[in-house]
Amino acid sequence: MSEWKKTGCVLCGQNCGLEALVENNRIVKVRPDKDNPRSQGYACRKGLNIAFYQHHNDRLTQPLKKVGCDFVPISWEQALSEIAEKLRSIVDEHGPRSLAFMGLGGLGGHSEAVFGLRLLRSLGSKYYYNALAGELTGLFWGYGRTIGRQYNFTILDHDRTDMLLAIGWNGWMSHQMPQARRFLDKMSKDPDKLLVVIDPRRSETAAKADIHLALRPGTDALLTRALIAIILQEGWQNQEYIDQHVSQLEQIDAWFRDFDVREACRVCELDYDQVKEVARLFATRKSSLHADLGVLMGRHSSVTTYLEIILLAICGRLFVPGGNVVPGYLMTMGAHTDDRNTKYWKTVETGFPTLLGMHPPNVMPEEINNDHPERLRAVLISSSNPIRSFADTTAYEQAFSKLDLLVTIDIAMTETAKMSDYVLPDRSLYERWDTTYFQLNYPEIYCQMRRPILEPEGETLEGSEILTRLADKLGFIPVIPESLYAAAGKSRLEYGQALYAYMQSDPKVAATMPFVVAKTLGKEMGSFNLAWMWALLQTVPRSFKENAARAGFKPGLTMGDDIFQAILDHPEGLWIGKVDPDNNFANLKTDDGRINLFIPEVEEWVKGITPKSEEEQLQSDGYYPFILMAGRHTDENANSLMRNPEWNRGRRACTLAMHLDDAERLGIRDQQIVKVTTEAGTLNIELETTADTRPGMVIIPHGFGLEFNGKIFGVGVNRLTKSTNRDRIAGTPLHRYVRCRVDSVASS
Ligand SMILES: Nc1nc2c(c(=O)[nH]1)N[C@H]1C(S)=C(S)[C@@H](COP(=O)(O)OP(=O)(O)OC[C@H]3O[C@@H](n4cnc5c(=O)[nH]c(N)nc54)[C@H](O)[C@@H]3O)O[C@H]1N2
Ligand SMILES: Nc1nc2c(c(=O)[nH]1)N[C@H]1C(S)=C(S)[C@@H](COP(=O)(O)OP(=O)(O)OC[C@H]3O[C@@H](n4cnc5c(=O)[nH]c(N)nc54)[C@H](O)[C@@H]3O)O[C@H]1N2
Ligand code: SF4
Ligand SMILES: [Mo]
Repeated sequence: MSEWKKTGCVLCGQNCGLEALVENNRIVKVRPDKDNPRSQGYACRKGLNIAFYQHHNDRLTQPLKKVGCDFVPISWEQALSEIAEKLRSIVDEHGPRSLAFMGLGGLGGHSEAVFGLRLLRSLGSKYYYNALAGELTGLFWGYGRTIGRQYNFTILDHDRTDMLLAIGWNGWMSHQMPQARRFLDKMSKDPDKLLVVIDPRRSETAAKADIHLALRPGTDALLTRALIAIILQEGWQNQEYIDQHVSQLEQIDAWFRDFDVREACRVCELDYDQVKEVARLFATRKSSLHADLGVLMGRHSSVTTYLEIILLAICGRLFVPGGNVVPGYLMTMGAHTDDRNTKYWKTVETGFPTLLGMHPPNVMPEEINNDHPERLRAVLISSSNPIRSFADTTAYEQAFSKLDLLVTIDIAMTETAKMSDYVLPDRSLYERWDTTYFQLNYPEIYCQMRRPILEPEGETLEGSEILTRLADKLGFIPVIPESLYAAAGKSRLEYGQALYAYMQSDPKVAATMPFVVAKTLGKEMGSFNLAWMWALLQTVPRSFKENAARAGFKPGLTMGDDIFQAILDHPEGLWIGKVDPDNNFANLKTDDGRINLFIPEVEEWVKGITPKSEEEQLQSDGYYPFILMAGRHTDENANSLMRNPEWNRGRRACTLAMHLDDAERLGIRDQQIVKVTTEAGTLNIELETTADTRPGMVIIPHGFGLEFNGKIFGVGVNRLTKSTNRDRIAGTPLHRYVRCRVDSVASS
């Protein structure tokens, strides 16, 4: 028996719609789904290879406990009782700051997050480490300060923009927006649209650009300061917009008035006239800006983002059609946690703030490996592989071996799982109901609640069920009245009324709502994730209801349930809302209702980014003459999600890319094994000479060095990254600027 089933790709945040042919509980064929309203038949080669994510020998099927050096299978009952007991005793003895959760929701499913965070909170801890705090928290910080809410960061109004300034974003390979290749092709070919790419090398995206500014690596802050300076010096700013929507320009104006733009361009290795032309175009067109890891993981990361917000604001490009806009959400990516507010926890040892509710993975090794009485001692992980994914593998290995308790929930026996005391098997994203809650789209709000298309194998449980059972063991779930269980078996309407009555009867119960819903409606539906989607839709704020009404849902008491039913009726995905494109300014939440341009704490930092000081700091280091781009998004990787290397057979998936001229100068050849050394470590890797990079810059992709069937494929680039090479404010890694040396193996 075989059947085509509607699903979606879980290998990047776009979650393109797919159809999978399922035969004997295996995915045997995959094609893009034309019915998906967001991806409309678009998918890349990764999406067509989801079978390699799903079916492989490293899949976990039972709870495991480490005994000596081995793992032994144990029952769920034993695993969860023992973990609960250990958590309780660690927190009782050392306080809640000794506990952290890491991960919770990857690129394909976010439902477990609410359960994990509830559990963490119930144990009294606020330490939540997430991959987003390894890339985006500097950006969240910048938006929080200037427009009032960290979650109201912007994306480009993709359909309406006529000029895109793409900075450090290789969208052709990494996507990061719906139908990226189709969009970039259109931008490139349409004579009325302009694609400007700022990237040190001729990336696949730069190759499509109308204008490519091939800046020197690490000079984005200097260049952005120069772009703002040109606009203000020439008087090209949008004064009408500034008068209406911007405040504090006078406090930052001096940063740009006497700034030597020509000198800055020279240091950035760019042509002054071309930079000036880009500034003019950006100031005068329906422009938008998308910056990605080239900036977010680059030097001066958070301050570069701040400068980009200033650039957008003075040109009047925030919250306007065709510019940068705040998308709509069913649920925001996190809570606004202003770093100046002392109620939010800083990390104990390194002092980094909570940003959008998160802490940076970069500091976890230091937070474990210290003598502070409140140091981290217990870490729970789900949907993340820090030993491979986060900076400084060696530091992570040392730190994890010092923990009193490490628990990993995953679908595969990963490098992190192997270091854990307990390994708990999750159902995969094709074996459970799940969705991603933050699909950055504009103005429509998209949702696809993916159905299980395969029967789960072994004793796996939905991650949210694992976490609910653990919360139950710890005594965090109140005794639920029989009537609520009974109502769950009747109808959603009756259940809703019973749940409301129960919540009213005891205000404390509200805090445990996800667990209560899971144990009652979740049990009835056979999926805790699905029940949570229903519950969330009953409690959405008014703003979301307005968005849903704009997408055609009838206002009224049953609106939440109607949306839920529509979600069930549309396995291919659907639009569940539409933001008001004429009122994007509603997302501006500062006290004075304007974009606040002055962030006093970084004044000296910004003023210090001068051509002279940058030139000094960028000077080539004799011992480490190359700049390593430690991580790259290609057709052959999907973070660390694809363990079975078979899907890349015949491809050179993990090499060190070096410019032909550099290789010739060093006397090394394509395919030769070379040694790469940084302050963090050394590894040997095959050289690939190419025009893909720029002289002086070398590239290793991330997501490799995974062990599969006893063999290690490619190298784990995080052996070469130091966790202390990070942004001063957000602690995010500076993986796009790692100094290194490259030697021929024979000569070293
Ligand atoms: N194929 C594939 N796609 C993916 C993923 C994957 O693993 N594989 N992962 C997804 C995830 S989680 C993410 S976060 C995204 C990331 O998506 P991107 O940010 O687009 O990924 P990168 O490959 O880092 O590309 C950034 C670009 O920045 C350039 N760059 C390097 N140094 C500098 C610099 O100093 N300044 C500037 N301006 N540019 C610089 C690089 O040359 C590169 O072209 O990709 C997503 N999509
Ligand atoms: N040096 C360097 N390092 C990087 C990067 C870089 O550019 N350079 N990029 C960084 C970026 S942008 C990101 S986003 C991070 C991502 O790093 P991580 O947070 O580690 O995320 P992933 O690699 O996507 O997947 C992590 C784990 O999720 C597991 N998993 C898959 N499906 C499920 C499931 O259904 N349930 C559960 N419980 N687990 C599941 C996988 O087996 C895998 O172990 O990596 C970062 N690491
Ligand atoms: S990897 Fe991303 S772009 Fe490619 S098919 Fe999957 S969701 Fe779509
Ligand atoms: Mo990412």
